[in-house]
Parts: sequence; C-alpha cells; structure tokens
Amino acid sequence: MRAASLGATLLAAVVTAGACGSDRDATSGLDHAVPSPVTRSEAPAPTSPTADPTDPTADPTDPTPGTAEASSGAASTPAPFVPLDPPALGLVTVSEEVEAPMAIVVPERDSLWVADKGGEVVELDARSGERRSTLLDLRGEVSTGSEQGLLGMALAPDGDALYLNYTGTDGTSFVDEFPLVSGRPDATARRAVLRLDQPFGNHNGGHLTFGPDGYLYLGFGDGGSAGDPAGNAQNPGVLLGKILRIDPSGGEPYAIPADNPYAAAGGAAPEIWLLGVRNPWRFSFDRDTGDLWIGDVGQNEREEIDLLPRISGWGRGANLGWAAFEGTERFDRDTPEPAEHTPPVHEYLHPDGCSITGGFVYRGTALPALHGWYVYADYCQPELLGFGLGGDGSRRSEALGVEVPNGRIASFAEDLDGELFVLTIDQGRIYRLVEA
Ligand SMILES: [Ca+2]
Repeated sequence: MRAASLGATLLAAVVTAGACGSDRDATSGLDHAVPSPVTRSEAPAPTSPTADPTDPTADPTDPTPGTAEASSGAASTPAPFVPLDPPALGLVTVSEEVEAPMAIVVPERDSLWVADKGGEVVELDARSGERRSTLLDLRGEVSTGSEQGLLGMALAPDGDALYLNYTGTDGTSFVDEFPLVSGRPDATARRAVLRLDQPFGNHNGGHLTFGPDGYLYLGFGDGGSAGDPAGNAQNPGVLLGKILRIDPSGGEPYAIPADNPYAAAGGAAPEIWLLGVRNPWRFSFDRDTGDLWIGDVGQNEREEIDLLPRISGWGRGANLGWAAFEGTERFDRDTPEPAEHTPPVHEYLHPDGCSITGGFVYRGTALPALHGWYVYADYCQPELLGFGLGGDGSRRSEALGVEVPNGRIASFAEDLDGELFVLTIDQGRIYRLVEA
C-alpha cells in the first residue's frame, strides 16, 4: 500500500504506521471527569447504544453542533466563529530539549511538563525552554517501536495526580497514576490503573485527557495489523478500538461512571464511551463549548475528524464506524453498518496526507481570527490545517499557511490560556503558534 514505504523510513511513525497497517501499533488513552450533563436511568442495550441520550429529537448521525443546538433549543454551546480569511500565522521554537515530545501539561504558568516518547517526563522552563529537571523516568520500561512508547499524559483537574499512557517492553499498554507530592509526581506512590494487551505493535492510541465532566477519557486503537482482523473496533466486549471513560480516583483501580453507555449492560465493557475507532491519534475537548473532537487515523485512503458535541451527549455510545467504514466509505463490507453510525464531520484523502494528528479548537486570545477553528495536521505534511464550522452548519477546511520547518507533527498541546503548542518528532521540537 502507498504508505508502507513511508513507514519503513520513519523512525517515529506514530501516525504513519497506523496508516500503513504495519505490524507495529500503539494504543491511546484519554480521560476526563466532570459532572456529566447526561442523566439516564438506564443504559442502552449493547447492540443499540444511543449517541444522544439527552435529546431524542437530535439526529445522532449529524455531528454539526449548530444543527444539534438548533434542534434542542439549548443555547449553552456557542457556534464556532468561522473567519473569512485565515490569519497570518507563524511558529516560534519553545524548546529543542525533548527528542520526541508527545504531550504537554502546564501545572503552572512558568513550567511545562513534557512527555517524551522514549519514557521520560521532563520539566521545562516555560520561557527559556531550558530543561529544569526529570520528573519521571520510565525509559527502561517502555517499548521503542514506531507507534510505541510513552504516548499520552494528563493532569487531573484537581492537580492531585499525573496519568501516563505507555506501551511496556512487551507491547502491552499501561495507564499509571502518579500522585503529586509537593507539586511533583511521586514515582514511589505509583499506582497501576489499567493494562491492555496489544495483539500487534501498531494502533495503540495512547492519548488520554480529562473531559469537562471530570472523567478520564482514553483512546485505544483497534489492536493493530491492518483492517482490524479481529473485529475489535465493533466488538463492545473489548477495549480495543474504543474511547473509554473512567473515574480513576473513584475506586480501585478505577470506577465506572454510572452514565457510561454500558455501565449496566452485561456482555459489554463498561469502560466504553464510544466505539468504532481505528487509531484515535489525539482528541480534545473544546474548552469553550465542551465538544469532543477526535482525529482517527485511516487505513489506506481516508483520514477523518469526528465531532461529538457536548449538547448531544459527547458521543455517548456513538459508533464511529471502523472497520465497516473508513471515513465515509465502506471498508469491511462483511461488517454491517452500525445502527448508531456517526460519520466524520470532515475527511481528507491520501496522498494529501497519510495519518491525521488531531489538535484543538483554538480558544486563545493571541490569534483572534483563529478563534473557533479546529487546528490539526497530518504526519506526512508540514503544514498546519484548519477546519471550521459555521453556525449554519457550513464547513470549511483550509491550510493555515504555516509550516513546521523540520520534523513531523505528531501532537498538539494547549497552555493555560488556550494558546497552542505544536509538537514535532524526528527532529524533536516544541513550537508555539503565534501571529506572523
Ligand atoms: Ca470513522
């Protein structure tokens, strides 16, 4: 397949290997914990999860927030503002201290905590970019395959603990908790939260983030290889090919939020929040609207963006289609179309890219014209990309006119003010998105 040759040449093909279906894969994790707007007295049947438990009139297949808002009459989710012209953007280097930055959390204004794919969590001076200290060192514990390693990191909303998602030396995915003591993660108090066997080295997902509901959302790929040979993504009985939602501090090793779609359903995994993802490589919650945005890496042809509006229940129980669909197209025709299929809000084709790197809806103040744009990228292209939704449901997709000078865009991060970092590997650098 087209991307296979690329995969052979990329040392850190977090995305590429996902696209080409190599024997390597990674998992991702997400997390969030916030008081949920979803209130249900009963969970849906595993075979017919509903994407919108709060509004029976909303169309679960329509991910357009403007439409969902109109149908429900709720006014709490402002429609994104879509500017007429992309702003003039630039990138400034924040730091070159981290070889393969995967994630950043900002515990306080002058400090950046960066997860290095190789297994370290390092503290950088936010202004100079200089390395202050090593916070955690898991280098002897993580695998080094292209889609493996320390892949995700999230800080609890109350600042009590740091969570890491990484693949161990045998390829297994782990999520560990490190309580913060005197403001720093304490390795001696480490606690295992989740482990997940990985049948192949690729499609580990690995992202995790706390949602506006306070729960931890974790993304795991379909288990790897190519074409989801075991049918994991459509199987509600396994955690592969899913976005999970847990309460890591509510039990041992974690608690299941009562409104998870399968919390009370026998035969389905109660951790599941939504299903049918191939390799969710970065997802985020819009800090203004709470909407959930997912970049899901395609197989051979289509990279997709999925939007699960808060007002429609954040995609609770939604089925994003893989492997019955790759983007909007049929893929595995032996797998029937899911009953609650939520198609992507946007997709693009190879060779315009090879593997999506999901980003954030920009909500900072430094770049007013970018407000409301979903900023993302592709692992095989240097240029930042933007996707915008108008209040009328109109959709715009544009290159944003700024390129990373070297390296490959593997991740994004957000600071305390909603300004964006762009993280590249191969030539590891952290950039900040600024006005040109
Ligand atoms: Ca999909």
